[in-house]
Amino acid sequence: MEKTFVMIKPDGVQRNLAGNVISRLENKGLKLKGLKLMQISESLAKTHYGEHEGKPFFQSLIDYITSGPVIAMVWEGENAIEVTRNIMGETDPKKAAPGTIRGDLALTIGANIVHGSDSPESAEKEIGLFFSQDEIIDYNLTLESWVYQD
Ligand code: IDP
Ligand code: MG
Repeated sequence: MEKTFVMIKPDGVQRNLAGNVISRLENKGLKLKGLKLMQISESLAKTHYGEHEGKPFFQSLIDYITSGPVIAMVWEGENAIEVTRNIMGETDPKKAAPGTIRGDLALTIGANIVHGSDSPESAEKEIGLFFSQDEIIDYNLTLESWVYQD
């Protein structure tokens, strides 16, 4: 089953939106596999956002993501990466559709509440950056047979 890395960014934590974000992923039928509150170091931030190095917003992105604790998570489910990106909405909250996390809860691109991996390659890389193997828990959810009909 596909796994994705999701992070509630410092603005999401400070605005008490963690429960709201987690509820949306739980309600969709995704399974929580790992979770921790953590303060991101400058070097982890730069590695995580390495693809954006050199862009005009890079340093402000690093300052933002290291400005307070984040909640790092691993979620699992069928097409978890695409499904989570759809629940998050577009990067720029003013373009994000109502009903999405960013469309409902954020106003500006510089404070858009949540991160989610954008491909299987980035999910694998990001999960490995933030979690050790023993922090990712395998377990059965009794409601799974109601989420998946096969
Ligand atoms: P994503 O978070 O939807 O995957 P990316 O393009 O990967 O979007 O950008 C990573 C993060 O960098 C965004 O979520 C946002 O926090 C920040 N960011 C992206 N573009 C801009 C910008 O033009 N100005 C300020 N911050 C930006
Ligand atoms: Mg991205």
